[in-house]
Amino acid sequence: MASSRLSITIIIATLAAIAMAGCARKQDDDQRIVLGFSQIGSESAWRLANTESIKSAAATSNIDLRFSDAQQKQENQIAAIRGFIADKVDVIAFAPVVTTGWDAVLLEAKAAGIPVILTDRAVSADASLYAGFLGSDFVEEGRKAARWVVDQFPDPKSTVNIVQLQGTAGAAPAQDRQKGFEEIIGQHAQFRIIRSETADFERAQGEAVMARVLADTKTPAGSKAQIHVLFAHNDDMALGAIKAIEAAGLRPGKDIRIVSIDAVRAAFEAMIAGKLNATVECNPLMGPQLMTSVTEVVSGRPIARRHFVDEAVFTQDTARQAIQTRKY
Ligand code: GYE
Repeated sequence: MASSRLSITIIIATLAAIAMAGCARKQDDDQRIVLGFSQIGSESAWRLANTESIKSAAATSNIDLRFSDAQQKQENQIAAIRGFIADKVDVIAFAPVVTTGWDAVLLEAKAAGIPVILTDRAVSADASLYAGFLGSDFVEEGRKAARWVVDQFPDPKSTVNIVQLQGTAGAAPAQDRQKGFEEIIGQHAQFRIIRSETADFERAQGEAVMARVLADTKTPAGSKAQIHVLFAHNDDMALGAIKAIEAAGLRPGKDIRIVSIDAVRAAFEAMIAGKLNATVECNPLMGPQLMTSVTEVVSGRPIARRHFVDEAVFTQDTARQAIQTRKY
């Protein structure tokens, strides 16, 4: 009798403990920070690495991530942000596809009391409309690419014709990389940027646009112009262009020297194959820093207005060594 009373007591105690544990878990879930993140799309290997970094950092930080892919369209991003506001998420972060056109939706987030963190690309909007920016210094990346080009062609008397493949029109990395590149190139008389065309940061467009450029680039006198250098605003466009250059019977990396930006794995492989000459690093692994910033804004602490990451330049000489530790 005593022993059955004891076992009933144990069962009741166990059930109570399970119920309490359930409650505690529920409370933990309720207290998790909810982060709405609007990603640009999946246009490049850089972007895939960026998405993966954000998703895995949210999981390890126990942050409830609501992730939305805008497929490179601003209207999809605005709709996603409005959805996050309606759902009353704790924080909104997004990588703005272009720099302009965000004021209205940023004001709506502010009116709802939801802090916004910009990642990767900057906007031209009043600084009071967002908590801070986390990403790269794209102007400096453009300068680094230009300095590499300048080092390759030191003779001030032989003209160097450059073709530029630009990223998405109106996007911060396209505008800023062009600005930094032209700033340095403009200081040396032998360089001429003979064509600048957008290929939307995509490999297939890089190939198509480069094929067209190779077919119809003329000198002012009307004869076919020789292209000495290709500067692509990202690796994927350079990798597409390499295919077009080969299809035109030229040797990428030799007949046309190529420098791009991002430093994704495929760029290292192309450098090892001798087809790409150099790539400037743009670091997509911003997930852990973003989760730290998210936690800080939720607890009311200010975050840096601009948080830049360190980046390097890789060439064919350093590619073999550097690819060993590459994560993307
Ligand atoms: O360079 C490109 C991607 O915004 C820095 O976007 C990013 C750029 C990156 O599509 O590959």
